[in-house]
Amino acid sequence: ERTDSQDAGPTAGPTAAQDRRPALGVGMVGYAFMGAAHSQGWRTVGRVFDLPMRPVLAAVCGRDATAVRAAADRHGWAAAETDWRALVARDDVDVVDICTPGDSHAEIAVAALEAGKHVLCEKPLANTVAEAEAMAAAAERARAHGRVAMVGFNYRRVPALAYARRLIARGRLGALRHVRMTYLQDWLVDPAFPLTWRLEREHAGSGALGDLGAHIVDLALHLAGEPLEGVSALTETFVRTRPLPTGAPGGLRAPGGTGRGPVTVDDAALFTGRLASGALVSFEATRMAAGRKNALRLEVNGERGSLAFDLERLNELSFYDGDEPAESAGFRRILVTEPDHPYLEAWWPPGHALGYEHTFAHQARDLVHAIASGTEPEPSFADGLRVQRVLAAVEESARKNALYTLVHTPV
Ligand code: SOE
Repeated sequence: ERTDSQDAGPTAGPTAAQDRRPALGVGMVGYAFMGAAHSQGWRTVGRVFDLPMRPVLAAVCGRDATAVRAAADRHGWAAAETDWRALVARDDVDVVDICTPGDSHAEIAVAALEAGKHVLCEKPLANTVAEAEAMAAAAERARAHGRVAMVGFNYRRVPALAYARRLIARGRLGALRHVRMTYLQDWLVDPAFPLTWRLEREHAGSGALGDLGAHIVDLALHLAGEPLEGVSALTETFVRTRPLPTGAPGGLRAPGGTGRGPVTVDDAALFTGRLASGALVSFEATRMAAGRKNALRLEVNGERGSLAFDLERLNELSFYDGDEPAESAGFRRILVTEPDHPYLEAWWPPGHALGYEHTFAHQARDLVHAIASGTEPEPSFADGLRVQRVLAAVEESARKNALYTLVHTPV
C-alpha cells in the first residue's frame, strides 16, 4: 500500500546537522560525460533513498586547475584536486569514483584500494585482461579489510532490466534458448567526427566492443546467469582515419582540425556464443547505426516465454507469457513504474517515468548499502574481469578471422 510520503515523491530529508548517519566521503576522478552522470547520482541518492550512510561530495579531480574548479562548482563537489594521488590521500575521501578513460583505471583503482578506500570504477573495468586481473586481485585483498569495489555497469540498475532478471530467475521464461543483445549508437557515422580518446586503443582499449559491447556482455551474463563457453567474432573499422581533435571533448563531441590520424579501435563488433546451459547468444555493438541514438535492445526467448527491452523506452518491458491460453497470448507491455518494481519504491507515483540518470543514483544506492554492510557489491571487479575476458576473446576470434569464405561461381 502506498503511503502519503510516497505519493509526494522524493523529499529533501534531514539537514546535514540533524543527520546522525555516518558521512561517506566520495572523491571522483574525471568530470566529463560520465563524471557529470555520476555526480548527479551522488547528489541525488541520499535525498531519495533511505541509506545507512550519508554520501558527501568531498572532492573532484582533473588535470586542468581552472576547469576542475568550474566542474566542482557546477556539479556540487566541495573541493577540487589536480592530482589523483592527492585525492586518494584525502582523509575526507572514503570512496574513490573513477570516471576517467580506461588507460588510468588500473593504476588509480589499485592505489585507492591499497590506501584503504572503497572504489567505484567506470566500465569497461580496464583496457587489458592483465590490468583487470590486477584490479580484481587488489579488490580481493581489500575485502579482507572491509573495503569493496564495484564496476559501473549502470544498466543493471534500469528498473525494467532488474525486473527482467527477477522474472527469469523465477523461471517465468523456463529454460533459455536465445539471448539476443544489441547496442546501437550513431555518433561516429559522420566520417568528419574527430579522433577523440574513445577511438584510440592506447586510451580506450577497444572501440564499440569495450564501450558498448561490455555493457551487453555484462547484461547477458547478469540476466541469464551463466558463463559463456566461447565466442566467434567479427569486428570492423569502417572509417580508418579521422580529423585530429582541436579542443577538449564535451560529452561525445569535439571540434576537429585539418590534420588526420589513424583510428586504432573497432567501429563495430559482432559476435555469437553459447551459454553453459546450451542457450545461444548473439551480440552486436556499433557506434555507426544511423538513427540509433542509444538503442540497447535485447530479447530473451525461453521455453515458457520471452522478454524484450529497448533502452530508448526504458520504462517498458515486453513480456510474452507462453502459459497463457494461445487465443489471447501475445507480447504485452509492462510499465515498470510500480512501487513493487526494483528501485521504484523511492521515486514517483506509478506511471511517472524514470530516465538514464536514475541508473547512476541506483548504482550509488547499491554501493552505499554494500559498504555499510561489508558485502561484496554487484557487479564486482571479478564480474568486470569476467567481461574483460570475453572482450579479449572477441578480439582474438576476430583477429583469427574464422569467417568461412564462400566461393562465388557463376550459375
Ligand atoms: C558512449 O558510447 C557512451 O557514453 C558509453 O561510453 C556509455 O557506457 C553508454 O552508457 C552510453 O554511451
